[in-house]
Amino acid sequence: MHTLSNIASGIRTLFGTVPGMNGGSALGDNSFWQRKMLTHFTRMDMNGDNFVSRDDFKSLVKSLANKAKLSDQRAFLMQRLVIQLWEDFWCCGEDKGFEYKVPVEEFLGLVINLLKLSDSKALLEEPLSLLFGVIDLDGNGVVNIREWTIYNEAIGVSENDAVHSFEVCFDSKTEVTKEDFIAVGQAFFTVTDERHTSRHLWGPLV
Ligand SMILES: [Ca+2]
Ligand SMILES: [Ca+2]
Repeated sequence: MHTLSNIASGIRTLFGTVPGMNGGSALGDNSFWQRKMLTHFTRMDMNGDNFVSRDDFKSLVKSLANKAKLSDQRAFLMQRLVIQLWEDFWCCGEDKGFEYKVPVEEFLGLVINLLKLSDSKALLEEPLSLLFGVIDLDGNGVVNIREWTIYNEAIGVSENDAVHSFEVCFDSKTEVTKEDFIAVGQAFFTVTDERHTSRHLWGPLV
């Protein structure tokens, strides 16, 4: 099991500290921000082996296809989205091979490095847009509470927690657009204020 303190020391060793958005403090030293990243990582680690791999993404689509009774065609399209998400974002566009597994320290380093870049918010748009395409199960361009709940249950978040995150993150809207989702997703990855509602995006923090 990962603990925040050993992840933090691993990140400092690997990547040094990063000027953050919170009065110049470092993200690598910000335990709230680390908890958020660890939460996202944990939700993507479908088989719970403490790594995120291509198999986790394939399992995610399989689970969604079963829960939402998706057509083969829709499941195939979603498979393409998650593979793109895996290759472009989690592997930074490098061919690391089918068996590659991302440990949590590497994931946090990846996000820290991305946030150092001046166009980091724009760079976060692509993976968030791909993820939205997976959550939008019927592909109609908006996510409703049913789709949100099915997705959350697939990643291990309860129905109650999913209903809560949908309400607080998206201002009690009944349908969430890609733009809404990207804005909250960008806040999840960048904001260090613990009061910001985007903290709930992937369910309760681990
Ligand atoms: Ca895994
Ligand atoms: Ca939809």
